[in-house]
Amino acid sequence: MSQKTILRALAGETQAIPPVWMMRQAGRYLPEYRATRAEAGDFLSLCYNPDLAAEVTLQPIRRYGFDAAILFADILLIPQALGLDLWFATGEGPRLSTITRAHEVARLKPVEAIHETLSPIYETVRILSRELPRETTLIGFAGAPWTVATYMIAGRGTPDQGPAHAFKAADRAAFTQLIERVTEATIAYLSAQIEAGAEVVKLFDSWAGSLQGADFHDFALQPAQRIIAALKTRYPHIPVIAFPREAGPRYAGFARATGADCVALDNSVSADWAAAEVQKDGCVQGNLDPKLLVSGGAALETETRRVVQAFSKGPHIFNLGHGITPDADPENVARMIAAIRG
Ligand code: 1CP
Repeated sequence: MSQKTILRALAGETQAIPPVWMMRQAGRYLPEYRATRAEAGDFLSLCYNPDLAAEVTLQPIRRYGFDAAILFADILLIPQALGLDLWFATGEGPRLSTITRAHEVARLKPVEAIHETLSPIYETVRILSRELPRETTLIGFAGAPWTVATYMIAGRGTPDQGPAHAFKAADRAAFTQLIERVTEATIAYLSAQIEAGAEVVKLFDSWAGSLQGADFHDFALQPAQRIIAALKTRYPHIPVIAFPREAGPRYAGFARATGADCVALDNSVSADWAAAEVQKDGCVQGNLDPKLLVSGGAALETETRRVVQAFSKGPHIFNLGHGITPDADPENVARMIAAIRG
């Protein structure tokens, strides 16, 4: 059995004190992150600079001693590696060239070509696997195909994923081809991260909740299942965390259906419900409302303890229900960790 607490939880062990890390733990709420991003010039230059990307990955580990580090990169690098233009408009978030017709899907670069763009990311992973403390687990990641496709179709983040739903309705065959291309690219990308030293990988399906009925099965569950099956064939010992955000009742059974070792929960589901219906199949992660790290106070400690308590009878990794926001107080993160570790 590994000494690493995260790997033990992912192997199904119940621990008296759950290991902890945070989504977006390297981010704008930290002054040292803002300084390194300024040094890099902009967000994408930071992602593609292995030394600086490793540096920002390590910052929250040094400051807080989290049990896991998550590779610093972004889910939108895959669309760029497949040939779309990607840029970050200051203060507005990501922008991409869009895909709206079948022939544009056919024009994407072949999967083998992605490594040309993504090789600096693998170098970041190699640096981290040398430099992380020996008790810290290194998590690699990618966006899940549906979530990545929503950005490829709309060219930006959208509140309801309307353009992607419209494309799916207008040309389901072309849409399915896009999902398949992203699925194949994701398998290649995560495999390369594992080869470089990632010990766990996580699939972020941030917009899974907007898929209804059979679409949830076809475009959230099935691609995750395919990606996990391919990774497990090549790397049977590498655990996979799936995050079908806002899946609601469909969180139940998701791990069994996809082969994921752990399901990450957003903060819209009840912890007691998830302990009964999701944790029965294995490790769970998440659920604390990230707003509590902005507001702090007694509620932060009470809610942190409530999440720890709710999941205390099974394998659990403490985390937030979504990424920490730039307006969070770094002191509140320390208070949250103190409440977990007692
Ligand atoms: O200004 C900045 O410094 C950029 C902010 C930022 C950061 C810190 C972006 C832009 N991406 C990231 C890093 C990032 N993104 C990580 C690194 C590791 C960590 O968690 O610490 C990860 C795992 C992601 C994943 C990601 N990117 C997701 C999935 C998780 C989620 O938050 O739902 C999504 C949807 C993105 C797209 C993206 N990248 C950045 C922004 C602002 C967005 C959202 C855009 C939108 O929907 O409008």
